[in-house]
Amino acid sequence: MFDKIVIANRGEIALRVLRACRELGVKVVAVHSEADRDLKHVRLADESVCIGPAASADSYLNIPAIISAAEVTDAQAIHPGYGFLSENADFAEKVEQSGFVFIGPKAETIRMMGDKISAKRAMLAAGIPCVPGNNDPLTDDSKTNLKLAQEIGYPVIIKAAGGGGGRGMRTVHTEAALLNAIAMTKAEAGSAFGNSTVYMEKFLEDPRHIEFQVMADSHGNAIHLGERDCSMQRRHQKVVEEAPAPFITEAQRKFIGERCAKACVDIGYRGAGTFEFLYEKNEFFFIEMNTRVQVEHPVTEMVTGFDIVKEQLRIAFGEKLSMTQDQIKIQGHAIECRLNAEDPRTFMPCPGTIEQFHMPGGPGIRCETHIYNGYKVPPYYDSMIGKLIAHGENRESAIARMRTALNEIIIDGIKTNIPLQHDIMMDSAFALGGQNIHYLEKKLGIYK
Ligand code: MV4
Repeated sequence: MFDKIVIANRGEIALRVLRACRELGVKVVAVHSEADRDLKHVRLADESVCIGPAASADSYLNIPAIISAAEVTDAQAIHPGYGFLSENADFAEKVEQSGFVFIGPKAETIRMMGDKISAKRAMLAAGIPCVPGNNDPLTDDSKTNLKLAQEIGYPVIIKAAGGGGGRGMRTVHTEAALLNAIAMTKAEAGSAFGNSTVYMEKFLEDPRHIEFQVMADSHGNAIHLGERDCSMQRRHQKVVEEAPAPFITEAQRKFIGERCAKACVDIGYRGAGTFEFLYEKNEFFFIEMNTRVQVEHPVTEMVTGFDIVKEQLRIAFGEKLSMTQDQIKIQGHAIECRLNAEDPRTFMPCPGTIEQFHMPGGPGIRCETHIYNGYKVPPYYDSMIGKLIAHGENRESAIARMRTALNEIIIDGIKTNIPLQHDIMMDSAFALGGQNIHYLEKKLGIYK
């Protein structure tokens, strides 16, 4: 195993990676901004290096500073976590060119998945069902574009090839609106992503967001760990995630999961990955692939008993997958509530000092957070301060345990979204399961 790695991230995920390193006997270098000297994982790390000022652009996105930190501490690999540089192909490339291991896929794979058109093409070739669309860059030819939309059938959606995660897309309901929508999306994509390439898809009106977790090694082996339902979201920010996805049958899981694993082998995928699908009327449609460990990975860990982060480290070191597909069994149900330092009504970020923190516990409860009594939540970064995960023998029991944990947890001194999470756990439609991506926004009354 590696002797020492750099964790190029902050907050709860940096702590999660540190814990995996501890289990594997790997020493940890924490790199942090000037605002993050008091982070829990920085205190626990074997070594720490300040890589720049508070602003992410000057620290957690500062590629030369992070690579220098690996050099001066004589580390062997870099774990990017999620967000920040985790899906930056140029970073992965520079890490490897500097003689370190990037704990993730090859740079070329990240690049291919970053271009949503090339990602879709690769998946179609691997036999993954995709949303109907042209899967080619749209040209400036109006006649061709009008004909294309007519063939696909309205409503259609115009998406930026360089977008993803809800950025750079526009829905079109009528022929009259098409050409302007294409021009607008192209212009926005050009300035936002430096790439004005756009493509067209059938717009699915009421889908669920269901994603499959995969792990692949560098020896041509790949497995899937089942799916998660991430439909409870607000403005493209997930709020609650769960595994398995309600009402998805074992046959569907096997069918889509095995295709995802095979696709990993086909494209030479390495490490942890997620295939994102829209699910509507009993059909799965691939939209994007995420080439990092995700915020919601714990729900999959809870129902499979598989440690995704430890496996990332083993795979990066060159080991073979520690489990075969037939050893993966989905046991019970897990739900994750994201905990944000924000106003539960206005959703405005609320940084400040944690005056009192009590961690909930009991059977099936897992709390992933870096906060502690007296910790100051800085205003410079994402407002997520932790995650509460509840596992139970079935969905009802997971919800019951989550309610108990939300009652038990105390985070005083700052506003949090705990009241919102409580409300969701008491919601009768959520209790039924299988709500679509618009449910939460409708419930909150902000649905356009
Ligand atoms: C779509 C769609 C409907 N039809 N594509 C938003 C995030 C990005 N990953 C893709 N997104 C969508 N793509 C087609 N063809 C609806 C969404 C979408 C969405 C998807 C997943 C979770 C939440 C969402 C919220 C609004 C729109």
